[in-house]
Amino acid sequence: MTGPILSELRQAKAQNQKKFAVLIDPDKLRLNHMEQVLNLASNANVDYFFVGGSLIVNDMLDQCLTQIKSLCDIPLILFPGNSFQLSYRADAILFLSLISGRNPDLLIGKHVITAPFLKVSPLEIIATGYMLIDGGVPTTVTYMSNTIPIPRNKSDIALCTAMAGEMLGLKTIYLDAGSGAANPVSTHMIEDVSGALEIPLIVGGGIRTPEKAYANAKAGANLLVVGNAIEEDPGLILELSAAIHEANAPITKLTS
Ligand code: 1GP
Repeated sequence: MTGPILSELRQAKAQNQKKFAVLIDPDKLRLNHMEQVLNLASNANVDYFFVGGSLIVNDMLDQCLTQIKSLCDIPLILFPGNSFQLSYRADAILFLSLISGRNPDLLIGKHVITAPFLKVSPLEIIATGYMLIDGGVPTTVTYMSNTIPIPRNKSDIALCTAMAGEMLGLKTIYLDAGSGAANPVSTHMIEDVSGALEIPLIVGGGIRTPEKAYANAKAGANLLVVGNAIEEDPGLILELSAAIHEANAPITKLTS
């Protein structure tokens, strides 16, 4: 069964509309800072919150989700760094299979353990092919997953990996240069991968400017994810959201 968030992403892709997700890592965001981020996100028409991190513990996750729910109605999507980061307080979960790596635990092992919990949960489960792309610095997720990211100039490997993920029945593909990446995923790679996919493409990691967010959206990303840059400067939410949604605008021909 397709849930409302995946339906919305599919519709957005079909209509070339772009979506923006703010990543909240409960470990990093102080609670007083959180209110500022939530207010800005509501005002800027942010589409989703991704909530997760590589190391967070469950009680902080629940506390964070409860606080967000009490202050705004932007949908909450779990972006779990490990199989303990599960909570019924979110709306959906990215059920991530790390298809860029060759760690069987992160391809299928953890999924077997969490499947019974998810089967009875109210969460919308979005099967996602998660692909780490080399972002120029060792990131937490690369270390924690014990996998090698795809080299950033190897679009052909990314393309074939994403195609295989789609053929295996995954519902979205997430190209991630990793949180705090020095080099975000290139527009060249986004163009190559998005051009071959019928499922929605999520892109994140190291996006720090509205210009890069806009370029990624134009290159074919359907959902842009930003975390670190917003933790450092929450005011960026307004500019990033405007840039990403600006990429929705139809191209009008100038007549001379
Ligand atoms: C990381 O894609 C997300 O998994 C967001 O990355 O924190 O670098 O924006 P940043």
